[in-house]
Amino acid sequence: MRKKAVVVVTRRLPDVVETRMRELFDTRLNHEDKPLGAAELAEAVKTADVLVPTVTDEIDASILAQAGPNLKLIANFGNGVDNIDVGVALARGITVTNTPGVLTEDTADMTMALILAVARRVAEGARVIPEDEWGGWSPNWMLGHRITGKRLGIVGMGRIGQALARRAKAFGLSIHYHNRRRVPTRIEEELEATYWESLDQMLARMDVVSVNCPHTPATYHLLSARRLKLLKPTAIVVNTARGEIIDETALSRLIETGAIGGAGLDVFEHEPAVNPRLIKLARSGKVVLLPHMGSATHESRIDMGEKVIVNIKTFMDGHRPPDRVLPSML
Ligand code: 8YV
Repeated sequence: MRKKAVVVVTRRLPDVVETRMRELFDTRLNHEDKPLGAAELAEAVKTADVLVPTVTDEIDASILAQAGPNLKLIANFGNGVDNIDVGVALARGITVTNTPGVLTEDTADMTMALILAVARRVAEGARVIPEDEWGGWSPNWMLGHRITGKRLGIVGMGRIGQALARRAKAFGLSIHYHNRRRVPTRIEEELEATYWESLDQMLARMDVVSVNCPHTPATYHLLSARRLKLLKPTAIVVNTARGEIIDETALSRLIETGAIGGAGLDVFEHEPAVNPRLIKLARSGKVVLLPHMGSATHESRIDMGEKVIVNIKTFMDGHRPPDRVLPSML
């Protein structure tokens, strides 16, 4: 009988996923479910045939330099692969896979939730009654802004951007987008989406801007201080992609001074640390902060695990895994 592949999983996954992985592979779990340190990651890549990391693992060139000869696949539990130096992995003959498609709808839901939360002051309002601060209804109290009829600019019109556009359209927002490539006409027509070749020009005209592109060297601080300054003073910025795509310090400063209306953020530049200025703004109500919950549903996490299993099994059976990360995606 063929020896089972040694699969090192860096975090605890849903029970059904772990059970299936144990049946199929020689699965080594991190029972403590704490992010692995550099030494533990180095040990993992030395012993594994397959590594299953998550967003909390930094698989950089120095970790990959310590990989043993058996490591042939990194099956990321997650869509974004910015935690992995994919270029170095591929150069070492290591295949990298991710989990696209299965977390699209849940992440788009959370993006919509953030848009509504910021515009309609949901997080602020939800604190009032538990903190016993409600003096009763009043005509001018807790007023937010209507989203119907406003303009949403989506930065990155991939799966999640399109799923957000469908939702936002149903809420009566008009859809605008900027993307490396224009999406096919039938999608533009379905979403009634306007394409902006110039990100700068789009930003200047939007009421809500949502970041839905991957974090790559090209998108690091794509929303730079200069670009953020182009936004309208009433604009809301939402990010469920990666913190690094927005210059958080500039965003905080511009919200503090009233140059931007507010923000809803699910991701941060230095997770799990969060810029204290953003925390202060969250207390004042202009900003809503969530702890990286975009795909945090039972369903998404199980489906992500199943994708990881299919990728590993297909690879181990000698075939091309369905969710290979290609250099052109970076
Ligand atoms: C996960 C995500 O929470 O898939 C992604 O890129 O950001 C989230 O769905 C996390 O990355 C899992 O590793």
